[in-house]
Amino acid sequence: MSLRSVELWRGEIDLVAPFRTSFGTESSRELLYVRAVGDSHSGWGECVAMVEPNYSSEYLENCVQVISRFLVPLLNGDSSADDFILRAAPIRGNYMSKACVEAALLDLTLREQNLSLAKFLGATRSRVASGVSVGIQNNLDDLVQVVGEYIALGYLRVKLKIEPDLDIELVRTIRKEFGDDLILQVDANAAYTISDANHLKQLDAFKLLLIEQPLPEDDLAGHIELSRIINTPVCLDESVTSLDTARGALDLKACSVINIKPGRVGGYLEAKKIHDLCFSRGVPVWCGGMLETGVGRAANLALAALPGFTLPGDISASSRYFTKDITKPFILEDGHISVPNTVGIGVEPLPEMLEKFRRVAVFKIVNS
Ligand code: OSB
Ligand code: MG
Repeated sequence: MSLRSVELWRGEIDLVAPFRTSFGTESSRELLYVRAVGDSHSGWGECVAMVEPNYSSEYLENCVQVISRFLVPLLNGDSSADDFILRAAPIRGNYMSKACVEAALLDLTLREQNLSLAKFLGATRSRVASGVSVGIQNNLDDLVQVVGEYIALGYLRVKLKIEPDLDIELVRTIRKEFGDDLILQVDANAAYTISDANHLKQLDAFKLLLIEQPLPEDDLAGHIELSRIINTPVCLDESVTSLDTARGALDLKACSVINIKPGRVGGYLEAKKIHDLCFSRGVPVWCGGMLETGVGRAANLALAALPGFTLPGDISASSRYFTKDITKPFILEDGHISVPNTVGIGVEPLPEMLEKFRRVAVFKIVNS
């Protein structure tokens, strides 16, 4: 390992269509990348934080601060991803900032070692089943049309974003239109409270694969109670921020499925630990997404190729998000996306895309 400098890059790209969830609407993706520069290679990490602290308490501007003031100063010329994670342990929370620095270090180190991230993590598949996350639409007709288009493209499962008053009817309509064979799940992004348990129980009629994060992230007791009341499997997203919270949620039966997002749990190393725990217990997991560009998507594909990822994830093709991705585009073939298998994350930002971005900071790394 030969880390010489760390750069922060920022940019923005438009989404092909606005993405509405229970916490807000995004029409473009503001981007932050960390580039770890070595002697003969460099590695890239994408920060998954959004502009506003609505999905979780983290947000992009704060990540810039945390990375610059607290994380980069922990690095020296020999820092590996595991060293970094150990040194960063005293810094509480800030999972997305840590994950982004870790990802850049991993990409750099693995390129130096001529090893792919997929191989390093223990991938057993060369392609990954692809699902699509469908935002809340203006009306049911639009929803039917959008879902129909994704199914026609070959997506293997559909996830509908729901919120109070836009839930039961919406699921009923999609089931009626596309039949019982469609693999269908819903994501509430914490929009309900435990007092909605009987309302949510109506979803049991529609044979959903799961309901993702129905209640606020810190309401573990609520998720335990809800899991007892409804038959639809409860899957946690926002609530799972580490191996420990994953183990706690499973032990207490707050959920029976976990959505693993490396950014949300502080990195790929922690994500792999959560996978390993779930795999050993036979708990199904799937890889979530945060509207990443190709840099983050490439690394997520490597993770999603591990054997415990038995459910299709939210890793869709580049064209589902952007007209032009910042890397070579990931394409959907037969409902699957290929896992990069060259070196590191296997892709890098295209020069013509980087030209539109700004390098906002360069930190020289001193050996110590
Ligand atoms: O809750 O899974 C979520 C996007 C941004 C923030 C949170 C979520 C999502 C998605 C989209 O559902 C997943 C994707 O396709 O990247
Ligand atoms: Mg979610």
